[in-house]
Amino acid sequence: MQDRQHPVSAAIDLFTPVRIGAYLLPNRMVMAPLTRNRAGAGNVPTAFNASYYAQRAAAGLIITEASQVSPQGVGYPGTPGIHSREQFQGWKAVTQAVHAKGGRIFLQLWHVGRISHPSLQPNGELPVAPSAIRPAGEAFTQTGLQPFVTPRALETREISGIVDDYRKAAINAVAAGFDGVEIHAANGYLIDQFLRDGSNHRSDQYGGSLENRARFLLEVTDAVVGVWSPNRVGVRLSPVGKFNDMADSDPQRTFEYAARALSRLKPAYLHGVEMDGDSKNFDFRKLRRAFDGLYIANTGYTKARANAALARGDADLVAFGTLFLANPDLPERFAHDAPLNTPDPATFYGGDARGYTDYPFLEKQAS
Ligand code: 8OZ
Repeated sequence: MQDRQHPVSAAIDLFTPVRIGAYLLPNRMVMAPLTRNRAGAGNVPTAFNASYYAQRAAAGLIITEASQVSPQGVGYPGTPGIHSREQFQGWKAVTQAVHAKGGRIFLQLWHVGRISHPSLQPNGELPVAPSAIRPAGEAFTQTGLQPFVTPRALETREISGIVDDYRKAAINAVAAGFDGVEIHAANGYLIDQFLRDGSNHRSDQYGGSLENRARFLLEVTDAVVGVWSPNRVGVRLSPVGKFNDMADSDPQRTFEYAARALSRLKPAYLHGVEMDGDSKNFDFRKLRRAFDGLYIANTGYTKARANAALARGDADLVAFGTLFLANPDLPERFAHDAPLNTPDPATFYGGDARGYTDYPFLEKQAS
């Protein structure tokens, strides 16, 4: 919002400070949420996770990996939660480590919906979803890949309980010392499953019309901003994403509606996943204009592309995923046009310090 008050010639770039909700960020480089599958037993964040995030504290803002709001929200091994006492205590060490290095960190709130498996669910139950539609593909279980199952369609009366899980998770995030939270409404997980008509065939007040499909997103956002105040809350959407077997008959209409409706709840930012799908047929500038707040662009950005998007006013901040994963000091590298470490996909998901906390910093490389 504030950027729009600047003339285009003000030449905003990645190193122009920006106020986002309650915070003044020293730069516009956001560490994107990245699933790393290295939480400890009980899906509890560890000291090892704290070191990883603290290494990346030079980001203007860190958004954590997606974190389950409830045991039912789990869809992968080794992903952290924010529903148990042990989990929020584990996160407390993470937020303290990031703050000690001068950083800011938002927790990403997550429920996977149908992207799970009975072996990951409490009492071996079926995963839940807006509709009993089995996604194509396979779940990552403790014993390897297994075909997705047909989820159980949620009863109307159950939905408020899930909204309440988000509320409680948001309260836990306050206790854990986060600076804010991001609602994960992207990438084919529960909120996105309600939003898009490929996965939502409901006939109650949570399905059918756009207003109904967006209801769950808005109820969750309303609950979370009630805990945090709107200026410490962001929402992530993926209008063109096909990951997790997602589809919508009219993404432009669906997501512009969602952005306009979200604006009424005044979250600080919208975070757009811009690739992994049919980007040519979607106008992200229109999405951005439909939202009355800051816009964080994500997916496939280089320094040059990011600066061009900021200068054009197409984004207010840019989130970097694999680049931050492989370069803990990415802001410094960008500032000096230094060479970048190459991300190693073999160590993205699960494992030990290799490919997690051992990517070298610039100084260390030079010595
Ligand atoms: C990769 C592997 C597992 C989960 C997402 C949380 O796409 C994820 C995720 C990504 O948002």
